Amino acid sequence: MTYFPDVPAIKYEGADSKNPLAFRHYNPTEVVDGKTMKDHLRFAVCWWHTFRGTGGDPFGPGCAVRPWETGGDTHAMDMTRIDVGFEFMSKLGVPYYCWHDRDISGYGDDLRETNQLLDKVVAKLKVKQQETGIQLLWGTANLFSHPRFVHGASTSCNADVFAYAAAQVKKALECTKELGGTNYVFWGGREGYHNLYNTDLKREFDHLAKFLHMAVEHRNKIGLDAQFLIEPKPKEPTTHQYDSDAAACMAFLRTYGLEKEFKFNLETNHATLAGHTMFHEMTYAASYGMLGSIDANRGDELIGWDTDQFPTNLYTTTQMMLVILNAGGLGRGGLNFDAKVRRESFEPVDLFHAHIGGMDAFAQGLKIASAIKKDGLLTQFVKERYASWDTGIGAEIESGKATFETLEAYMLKKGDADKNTSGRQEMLENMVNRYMK
Ligand code: XLS
Ligand code: NI
Ligand code: NI
Repeated sequence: MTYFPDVPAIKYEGADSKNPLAFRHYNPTEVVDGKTMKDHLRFAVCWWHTFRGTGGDPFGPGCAVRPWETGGDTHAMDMTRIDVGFEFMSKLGVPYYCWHDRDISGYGDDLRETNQLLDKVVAKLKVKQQETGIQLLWGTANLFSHPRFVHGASTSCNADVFAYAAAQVKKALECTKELGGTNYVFWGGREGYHNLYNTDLKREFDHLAKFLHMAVEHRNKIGLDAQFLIEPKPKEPTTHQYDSDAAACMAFLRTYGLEKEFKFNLETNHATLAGHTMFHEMTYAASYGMLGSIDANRGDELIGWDTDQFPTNLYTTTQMMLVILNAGGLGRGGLNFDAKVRRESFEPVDLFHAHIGGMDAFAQGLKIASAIKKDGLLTQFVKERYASWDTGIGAEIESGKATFETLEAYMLKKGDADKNTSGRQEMLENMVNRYMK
């Protein structure tokens, strides 16, 4: 049985290939900067967009053609979709995947039955993982779709909803363990608010922290060897999402003593919604040793919401790979395509085109970033720009020897600061363009 009869296994054919169902840059075994592309990039397919996306939008229902979606018994469909998913990922040659509990398995009549259905799905996923060698990058719980989460999950005004969410995350952690997942993600969902007239902000933050502490406790209790990741996003669905960007999350984690237990899962479209570039968010996270994993996608420059498009912008992928290379790699994280095909791209083969383009954009970005890193011109420029800190008064300040008094004495004697040098932004942008090929 095949679900994609017209699509062969996707092969690397080199930059000159005109075959749209081939990689032009992603060559998994090719070594770049001392490591294979496969090990650098650690691509993952996400279950929710790729296998559950229908193309629905606020103006019309889904119109995606998915011949295997026959309707009827939802659990039977969940089981069939596993075969679809693993055929797709095998043909694409992607080593990892990610899920929410409710994308892989639907609802039973109550929590107990819902969990029993999930157990059956997880058992089949485990067999498929063993058969194909595809691994779980991360699991997470959907704490935002069901009406019970209308006011949030751990930040709900309803304590019972907090308890339900805790039970759901407990189960999702256990399933992640069963499938050998190496990370577990907490994206805020509806943790945030629309209006402060009805919201006790401080109490909600306290509850969110309590929830995460309990999650850490349970992870340790069951011996789940997974890195916990917070995924920042500033708005959507709520106007003010609590985990708005990496800096806000850092402040939150530190305030509540959680900073050693978490890293970040950064998403390109969330960075831009926050008014940042992904380059900024990743550099910030890497600076504090908090770069965990990536949700790879992009927004639309002209649209103000989370469009979750597939990443194709080489400047962005190059900048991202530059941060990753300089940070020494993604560690146990990966590049998860949290991205969906456009509603107009409704055929199954479009799922392949989308992922091939994203994988190639990162592979090319990796090669470009590696060339930039190897030449060292950017690093050298930055080093020289800060040279005044390496000796003299700069070194005194950095080592903590200086005070306002010694600095005043220094400047009174000197009379004025040394002249500034140019930032040379345009020269550097031109220089980066030389590598863009
Ligand atoms: C939504 C988020 C979501 C997380 C997982 O905007 O990106 O898909 O990655 O809950
Ligand atoms: Ni995401
Ligand atoms: Ni998103």
